[in-house]
Amino acid sequence: MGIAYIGAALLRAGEDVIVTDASLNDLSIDETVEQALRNDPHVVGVGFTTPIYHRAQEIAAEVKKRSPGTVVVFGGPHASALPEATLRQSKVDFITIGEGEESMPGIVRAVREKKDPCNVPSIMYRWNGHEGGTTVYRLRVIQDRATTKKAPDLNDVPIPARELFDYLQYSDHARGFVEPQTGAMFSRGCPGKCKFCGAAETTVRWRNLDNVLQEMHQVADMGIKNVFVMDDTYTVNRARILDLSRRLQEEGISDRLTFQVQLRLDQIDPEVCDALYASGVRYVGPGIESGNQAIIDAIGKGPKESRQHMLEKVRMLQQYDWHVRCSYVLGMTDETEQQMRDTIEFAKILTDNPGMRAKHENAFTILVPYPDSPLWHVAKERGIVTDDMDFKSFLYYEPFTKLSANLSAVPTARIQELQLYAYEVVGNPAYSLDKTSDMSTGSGDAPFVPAAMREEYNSARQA
Ligand code: B12
Ligand code: SF4
Repeated sequence: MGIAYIGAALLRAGEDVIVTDASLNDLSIDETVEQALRNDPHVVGVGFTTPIYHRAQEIAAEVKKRSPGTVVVFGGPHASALPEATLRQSKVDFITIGEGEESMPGIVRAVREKKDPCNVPSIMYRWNGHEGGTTVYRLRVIQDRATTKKAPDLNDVPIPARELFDYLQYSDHARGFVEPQTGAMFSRGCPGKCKFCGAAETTVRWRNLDNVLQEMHQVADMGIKNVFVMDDTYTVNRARILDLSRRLQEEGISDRLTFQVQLRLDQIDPEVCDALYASGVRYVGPGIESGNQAIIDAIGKGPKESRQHMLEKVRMLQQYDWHVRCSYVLGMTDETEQQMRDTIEFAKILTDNPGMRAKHENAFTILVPYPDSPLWHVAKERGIVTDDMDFKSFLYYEPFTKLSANLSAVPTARIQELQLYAYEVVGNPAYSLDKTSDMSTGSGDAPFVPAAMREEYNSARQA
C-alpha cells in the first residue's frame, strides 16, 4: 500500500512510474535491480520493514554499482524509525521520514531540476556533497509541535495506484480467499498505548467516507473481490464504523467485496458485529496478546481488559460465519515461563468451542522490539540493541536464529520451544499452508513462515 500511495502521488505530479514487487515474484536482488533499472530511471525508491532492511541495502548498493547516476530513495517503517543510522549505513541519497506522498514527488522534482531539496518535507539527504534534513511530520501525540510539521490531510492524498501493480495476482490462499485481494487504509494511526506496538500513541487521522467509498467502487470495478483493511484498529470510532457499514451496503459494495479487518475486543458489541458482518466483513483479527492478567495490565492493553472480558468477546465473534484470527505474543518484558504457559492455556480455551460458527486461527509470535515501538527504547536502555546493529537477527521465524532482543525472563531457546508447543497443543485449525519454509519473513501465522510452500502456492496462483 505504501508503494501504491507513493506511485499515485508521483503520477499526480506528472512523473512516469514503474513498480517492481520483489516479494510477489520472489525476485533475487539481481532480478529486482534489473527490473528496477529497465527504463533507465532518474530515481529508484525502495520501501521496506526492519527484517528486510539488509535486502534494501543490497538493492541500493547494486543500483549504485550498475548505474552510479541513479538517485536512490529509501522509505517505509524502518527508514522512518531510524533515518540517521539508515543514511549512515546505506548507499542512498534520500530518506523519507513517515508518509512519503509529498516528500517523494518533491525529491524527484529537486533531482530533475537540480535544486536544493531543503523545501521538501520530512526527509534526510546526502546531496551535492552535504548532508541535511528537513522538518519531520508530526505523527505521534507526544511529538513537539514547534519542531514538527502537520501531516497531510488524507482526503488530499490520491487513491493508491493499484494499476501500477499486477493487481489481480494478490490473494490469501492460506485462508481460502482465493480471488484477487487488495489492501486499503481507511484511517491512519491508533490512540492505543500498547507498549509492544509501533502504532502506539500515533495521531489518528480519518478519510471522509465519500473518499473511502469512491476507492471501494474503483476496487470492485477492477475485478478485485476481497479487501484487507490495514487500519491499525478498524473499530476505534463506533459511530463511524456503523455509518461506513451502512453505506457499504446501501451502495452495493457489500455484494461485490468482502473485507478483512483488525479490531479491538473492548470496542465491539453485538450491534457492531452485526454491522460488520452485514457489510461484508469475513475475517476479524482481534489482538489477545496474553492470557496472564499481570502481563495484560503491564502491556497497556487498557484498564478494562481482562481474561474474562476477552473470553466473552471472542465467544461473541465466534458466533458469526467468518474467520477469527487471535494473535498472541510470547516474550513480553520480564515475562516468566508460567506467564507464557497461561497464554497458551488461554488460547486453548478460546480455540476449543464446539458450537462456534467461525473458522478459528491462532498466531503465536515472539516479541521483537521493533525500532520506534516503546519497547525499542527499553531494549536500548538494557543495552541489547543499537541503531547500528545487524537487523538480520530480527528474523525470528528461522528456527535456529537467536532472538536478537529478548526482553523476557526466559532464555530464547526455551521461548522458541514454547512457541512450537503452543502450535502443537492449541493448533491453528483454519490456517492451511504448510509450516515449513526457507523464507525469512512473513505474516506471523506459524513459527516457520508458510510462504515457501512455493509449489502449492504457485500452482494455486496459476490455477
Ligand atoms: C498490513 C501489514 C502487514 C501485512 C502486509 C500485507 C501486504 N500484502 O501488504 C503482513 C501481515 C504480511 C505484514 C507482515 C509484516 N509486518 Co506488517 N504491517 C502491516 C500494517 C498493519 C499496514 C501496512 C500498510 O500498508 N500501511 C499503509 C501504508 C500507506 O503505510 P506505509 O507502508 O507505512 O507507507 C507509507 C510510508 O511508510 C512511506 N513509504 C512506504 N514505502 C515507501 C517507499 C518509498 C520509496 C518512499 C519514498 C516512501 C515509502 O510512504 C507511505 C505512504 O505514506 C503496518 C502498520 C501500519 N499501520 O502501517 C504493519 C507494519 C508495517 N508491519 C510491521 C512488521 C514488523 C511486520 C513483519 C516484520 C512481522 C513479522 N515478524 O513477520 C512482517 C514483515 C513483512 C515484510 N516482508 O516486510 C511493522 C514494521 C515495523 C518496522 N520497524 O519495520 C509495522 C509498522 C507494524 C508496527 N506498528 O509495528 N504486515
Ligand atoms: S496493539 Fe492495536 S490497539 Fe494497541 S497501539 Fe497497536 S494498533 Fe493500537
